[in-house]
Amino acid sequence: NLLTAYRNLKVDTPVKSVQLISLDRPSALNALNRELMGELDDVLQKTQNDNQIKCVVLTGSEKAFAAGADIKEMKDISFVDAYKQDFLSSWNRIREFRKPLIGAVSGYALGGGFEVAMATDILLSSSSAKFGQPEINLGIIPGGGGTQRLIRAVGKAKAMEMILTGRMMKAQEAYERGLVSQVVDNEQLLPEALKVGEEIASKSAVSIQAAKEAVNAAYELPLSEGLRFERRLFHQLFATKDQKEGMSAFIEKRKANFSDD
Ligand code: CO8
Repeated sequence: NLLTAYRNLKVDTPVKSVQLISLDRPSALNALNRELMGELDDVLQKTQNDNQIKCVVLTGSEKAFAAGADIKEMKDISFVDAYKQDFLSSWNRIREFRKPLIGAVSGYALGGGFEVAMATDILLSSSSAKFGQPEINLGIIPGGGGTQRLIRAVGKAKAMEMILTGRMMKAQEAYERGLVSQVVDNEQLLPEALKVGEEIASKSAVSIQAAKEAVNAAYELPLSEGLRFERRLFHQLFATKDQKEGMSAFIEKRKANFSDD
């Protein structure tokens, strides 16, 4: 049941087929502690298997998307503990979620919060958003992909500047550098993110999943392998009912009625 009571998340379906997950730990600016990340993992797994949901919007509060991993929880951890438990490795599971994940950031997206935002597929931001990797101020470095994903998004010089100085980047700059797809006013953030979600949800679930898989492969594979992977997925889609429906609808000048099959 998706309405499981979570202590650090609110889960809702405000628009048909689009699930809204709101990080809700206001006392710590949505700092990502173990409990919260466990709940996020749980809800994403359930959503993965819920055929009614085709797309997810992940947001925080107006003041903070998330101010990073929970520093109070991390402070006393030892190297051996971190190493033996492979500390925070479970965060990678966000990348295993196969439906489109839209991030909607207002306020602070820092450290692990920024890394979670960068792990979403489409990132929208309100004009108040501030992105940063302040780990250097704590005597550590980013550990959730910050040094790897940020450089791909904004290039080496800017990524180095942010990671070495801890300086934050504002919404407009994040937009100009292609990190976020849109900057909107605070009150427009959720409506706009849900609108994007609704538009995606009107397509075939099979082609949505294939499109996400193919785009993400571009980050992992050399070009020749990426092109081959894309073509294989492209060919496979001709085995779906939705391909026949989509093309028939075009020719018959009507709206496609996808069955996600
Ligand atoms: N962890 C724990 N508590 C936090 C965190 C945090 N990251 N951020 C804020 N809080 C708490 C504060 O301690 C405070 O609690 P209390 O009222 O009990 O003192 C409450 O939230 C409100 O915060 P502030 O009073 O500081 O609010 P301000 O508006 O003054 O400042 C800031 C907002 C600038 C966002 C400030 O809170 C801040 O600098 N926070 C820390 C940001 C940071 O350093 N983040 C990086 C953390 S390290 C990390 O994320 C490593 C990720 C590794 C991921 C690995 C994945 C595999």
